[in-house]
Amino acid sequence: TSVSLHTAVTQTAHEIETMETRGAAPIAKAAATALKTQAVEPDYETPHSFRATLRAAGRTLHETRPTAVSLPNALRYVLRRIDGETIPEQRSAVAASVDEFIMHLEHAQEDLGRVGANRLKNGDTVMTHCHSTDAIACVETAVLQGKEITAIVKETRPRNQGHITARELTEMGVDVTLIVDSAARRYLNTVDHVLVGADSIAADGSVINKIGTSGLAVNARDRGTPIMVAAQTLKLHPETMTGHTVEIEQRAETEVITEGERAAIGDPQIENPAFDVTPPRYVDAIVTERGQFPPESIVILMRELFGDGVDEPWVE
Ligand code: RUB
Repeated sequence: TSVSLHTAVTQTAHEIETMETRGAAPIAKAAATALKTQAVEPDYETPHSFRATLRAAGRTLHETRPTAVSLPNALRYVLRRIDGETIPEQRSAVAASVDEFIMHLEHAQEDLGRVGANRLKNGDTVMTHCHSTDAIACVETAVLQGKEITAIVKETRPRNQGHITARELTEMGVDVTLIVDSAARRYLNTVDHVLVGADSIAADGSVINKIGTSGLAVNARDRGTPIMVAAQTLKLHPETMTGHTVEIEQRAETEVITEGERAAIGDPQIENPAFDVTPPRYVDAIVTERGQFPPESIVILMRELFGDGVDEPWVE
């Protein structure tokens, strides 16, 4: 009984899948916005078909990328709030909850930035991996406070999201040096903080982030460099409280090497996992909008925010 999906939903799902929209927080915002468009635009015949269509939109968005928990957390936030007996009531409930969700998200990033900036002193150097809007918010706040910050930016193969970080940090007046990923350890003794984001945080305090984060954290620990993870509470993965593990996305082989280059070197097998897991013992602090936490105590915040159970409101 569901109405066909609005192009805003299929287009957003496509953009998330192809990574035109990427980073955990931007994905959550785009998905919520798509649900709002789906709620507002087409004609629905019954309140039942309204709910069914919104759930179907949720499923389409949910299927795009498996690792960033901000996506199901965003869908859950909106789909749980389809209140009302009539279509206009339901419609405005969805629109209001999407606006509220996005407002929370933006405030959360600002608040998190202030907490993270407290860790950064004038003259500090940070090493970054990938591109995280939460991590950037910490540096931006520090810079706005008048602190001089230097950054060593890892390019982050295979997709080089480090280039986005380099551009954004340069624009805010940070002195940026770009390095290849394998040069990271050599620069760690000149660095005051490793600063990364997260796609998901598990109940035991493990951090799931762009592939290479765990190796960087182990090297940083060996060098005595503190590792800070900037992650809004939207990144907390509630299913891990009940024993589920976080799925690691495998991406296309062609991101690693072109077909021609591959053939020329004897056609080896290619693996391209997009994320990895950094155990809590390699993380010094998780910086959230609710303050800074040692990874081992993040589960307390998780229970407070999610209770014991999580539903999947996009499932039929
Ligand atoms: C992005 C990545 C980022 C987190 C956090 O991976 O690993 O560190 O998503 O980003 P991809 P944010 O490029 O594969 O999406 O802080 O912006 O949510």
